[in-house]
Amino acid sequence: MTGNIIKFLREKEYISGEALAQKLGISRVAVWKQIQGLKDMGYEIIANQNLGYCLVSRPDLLIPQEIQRRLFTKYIGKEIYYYPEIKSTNIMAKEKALHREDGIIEGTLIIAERQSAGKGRLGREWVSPAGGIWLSIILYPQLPPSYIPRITLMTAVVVVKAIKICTQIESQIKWPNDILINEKKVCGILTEMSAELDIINWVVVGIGINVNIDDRNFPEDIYQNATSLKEILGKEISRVKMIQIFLQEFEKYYESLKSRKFSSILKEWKLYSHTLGRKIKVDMGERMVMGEAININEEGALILKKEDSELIKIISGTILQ
Ligand code: BT5
Repeated sequence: MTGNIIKFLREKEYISGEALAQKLGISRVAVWKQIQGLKDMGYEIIANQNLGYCLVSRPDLLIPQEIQRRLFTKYIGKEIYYYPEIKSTNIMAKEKALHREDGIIEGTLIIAERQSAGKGRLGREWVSPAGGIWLSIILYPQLPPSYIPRITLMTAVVVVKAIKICTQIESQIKWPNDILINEKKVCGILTEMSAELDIINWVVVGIGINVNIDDRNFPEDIYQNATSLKEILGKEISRVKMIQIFLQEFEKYYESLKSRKFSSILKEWKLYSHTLGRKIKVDMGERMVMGEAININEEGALILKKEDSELIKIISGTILQ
């Protein structure tokens, strides 16, 4: 309903309460209530006694109708669950992903303005104040579980592209899931899944991008290593536009991945790599390894060359330096 009223307000400069009531099939009082609701959400609407209502400005909120209005995708983002605040979009997405038979479709998004318990990998925290893009995408790919690292790599490429298209800023990928600008983290990706031996039941790809955030809003412990697009550009950008571009690119790349065309994605990943060619230390959970990052293979694994020239294949880990 709110989506429809916004649509009609957009069509003309002014529209009377009566015309809105007729179009929506509701009373004028109900229209007035809806307008108040929109104002509470941050829409600036003026009411002229003779001419009716006029939409002056929209809030920079990630309201589904705003995202879907010019979203040119086939299925990514066709269903959106939106929350002003939520613990974690990944947690919510995982709960929903279980209910495919109840109508949850591939490409469903969970979006929040803020997360009170945003998740990083391995139980780490993801700081998620207002102004960022915190979203999760539910996927049901018919791919083997070994494709999961490739989905993360693909998502990183898509984030780099979306940042470039929206801001002209070049960013880099730190294997496996960090996007950096000037050596500082601007985005993190958290891919979670449920799988059986050879099939994936569901995948949730969580993306956190620091967009319109002042870096003084970051807690001290991450302040040194985090940045935001606003900090770099010196101005805010439209998060709605950024999400639209991200989702459109995501669908394109995901389609390629589903047709098992990973080579070209990997090639692009390597172009944006911050990791390859560096001497690094990787925390693999059960042990640490040091060496030179010499390649990312077709499975999305990092190939490290140790000082004694032994090659190590790392499917998952955290680069410490
Ligand atoms: C990640 O983990 O980078 C994955 C982050 C995924 C966040 C998204 S937001 C939408 C969706 N819903 C969720 O609940 N999560 C996903 P990891 O590689 O473990 O990095 C976590 C580390 O990054 C933390 O330990 C901090 O040091 C740092 N960090 C936390 N918040 C940050 C932020 N906003 N910007 C930059 N760095 C941050």
